[in-house]
Parts: sequence; C-alpha cells; structure tokens
Amino acid sequence: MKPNLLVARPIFEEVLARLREHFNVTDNQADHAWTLDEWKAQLSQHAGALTTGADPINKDVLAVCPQLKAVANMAVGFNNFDVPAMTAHGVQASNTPDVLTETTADFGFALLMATARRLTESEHFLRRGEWKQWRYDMFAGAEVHGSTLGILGMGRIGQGIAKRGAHGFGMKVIYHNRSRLSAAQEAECKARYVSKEELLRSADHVVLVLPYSAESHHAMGAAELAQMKPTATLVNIARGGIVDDAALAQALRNRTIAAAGLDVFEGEPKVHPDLLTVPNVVLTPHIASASIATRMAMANLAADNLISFFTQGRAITPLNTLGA
Ligand code: 8YV
Repeated sequence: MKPNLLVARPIFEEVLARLREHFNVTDNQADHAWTLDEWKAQLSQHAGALTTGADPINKDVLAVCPQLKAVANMAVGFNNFDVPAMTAHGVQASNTPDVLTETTADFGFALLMATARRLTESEHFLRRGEWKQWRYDMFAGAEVHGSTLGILGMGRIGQGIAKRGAHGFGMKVIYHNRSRLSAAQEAECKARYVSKEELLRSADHVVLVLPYSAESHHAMGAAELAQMKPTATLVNIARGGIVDDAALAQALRNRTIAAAGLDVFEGEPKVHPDLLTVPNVVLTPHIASASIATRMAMANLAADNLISFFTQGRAITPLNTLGA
C-alpha cells in the first residue's frame, strides 16, 4: 500500500507525477489557502508532506498527526519547522539546501543593485509620465563597484554574494557570522571578518542572509539601523522578522539610511503599510529563489527526500536524526 502524502501548495505537474508513483497524493494545485484548522485536519490523514516555508509543523500540529513520518520543506530555510518537536514525534524533517544557492545569490545582487541605483523608484517616475528632461542628479544613487559590501550571515548564499561583489564588482567585502569562515573560504570570498558593529558602521551596502530564529528576531531594529551610514543601503533576502519593518520604514522616511531592498517581510504576504508609501525601497514578493530551473530543482529535491525516506529509510538532506 502506498503511503498517503499531502502536497501543501501547487508544484510542477512533473514532480507530482513522480510522487504519484510512490504515494497516494493529495495535492493542493487549486492553491486554496488552508486555515490552520484545515491544515491540521488535512495533515492528520497523511504519513508524509511536502511543505513550503509558510506551512507550520510545530507541537500543536504534530499533536494531531500521529501518522506523520516525514515532512520535506521545499525551502532551505526551515523556521516553519520545530525540528526538536519533530524529532520527539519521530518525524523526519528535510529541506532543500545547495540547489538554490547561486540563484538566490544572483537575486540578492540584483536587489542590491536595484536598491543602490534606484531602479524601481525611477521606473515608477517614468511610468507616471513625469520624465520631462534630463537632470544631473535625477535618481543619482549610491556607487556599487568599489564600495564596501557588508554581509550579515555568511552561509552558502552569503558566500555567493561575497564572491559576486569581490570578483565581479571589485567591492571590499566584510562579513559577520556566528562562526568565522576558514582562511581558505575567506580568501575565496575575499572577505574580512568584523564585528556586527563595525559592519554596520562601515558598510555602504548591508545584505542580510542569516537564518531566522529567536536570536535573529529584529537583529536589524532601530538601534542597528541608526548605526548605519546615512548613505548606506540595506537588503533583506533572508526572512521577515529579522528586520523590524516599522523601524526600517521610519529610517527610510527620515533618510537615516539611503534605501532598502526587501524580498521578505514580517507577517508576509502582508507588508507593513509604511513600507508601501516610502519611495526609497524596492519591494519584491519573496522571489529570490524563483528561477524556473531552481524551483524545479527544489521541488525535485523535496520529492527525492520523501521518496528516499519512504523507500530506503533516510532522507537525502535531512535536518534531524531519528532514534533507532
Ligand atoms: C522559498 C526560501 O521560495 O528556500 C527558502 O528558504 O525562502 C525560498 O527559496 C520559500 O521559502 C518557499 O518555500
């Protein structure tokens, strides 16, 4: 008998077809946004699930899902999972690292450039029909090449951004991370380890690529924003909640920093209303990993994690180790 598998959100038909070879699949191609109660009711009938970063697996959910054996997150970030609780319930957790690193780093760089060079603000101006003549200072922004790039969170994606900045744009790269990179990794990224305070004080462009946790909640709040240069920009491609969005909107309005680029938001898909009215922010709807090839690779890796777990007893990229 094939195990029951719940696919929480729409995914590629090809990947669903692969899953159907191994599982009785309940899919959600209609993309009806389940309430928490609907989610729990659905999940309680399944042995496995393929989730996205928005689908919670916590103690409350696990309590009503005694049949659940494995959940594969189609995301590298897994702050929607309570991994210790999953381990305690004997549920295999997995995510999709590596396959999205370069695509996400590309997007981080795109957002940095769009923010520094005021891309969307100037496009909106043009679309409104306000472009009447050339002016020396029209949408003059911050320099990217040769400037100082500060990266907070230096995992795989952070390193990808560092390499693009150092090797492609001649930027001086500084970084802060819980643990320091090896000398070889620092040399490869041409990156210098500094304290968070030094990074905020001296970077022209600050990029956030750290995981969300209780520790990183509001890691960029009013006090941290106040340490940045008034000419500096801030880019968040990590998770909503790392930045205090209300404090950021205020810093942007008061021009205590020059501009920001945000792909993630506190409480997304809702966006803090103040961010929608300040001009000096580039806003995108959590699309950093959204190239077709990468989304396909993520979906396939999540599917492989489930197939491998249910056929061979182990996930390919597990987040926890289950007891014997
Ligand atoms: C996903 C992401 O698009 O991988 C992550 O952690 O944030 C994105 O790539 C999103 O989480 C949907 O699962």
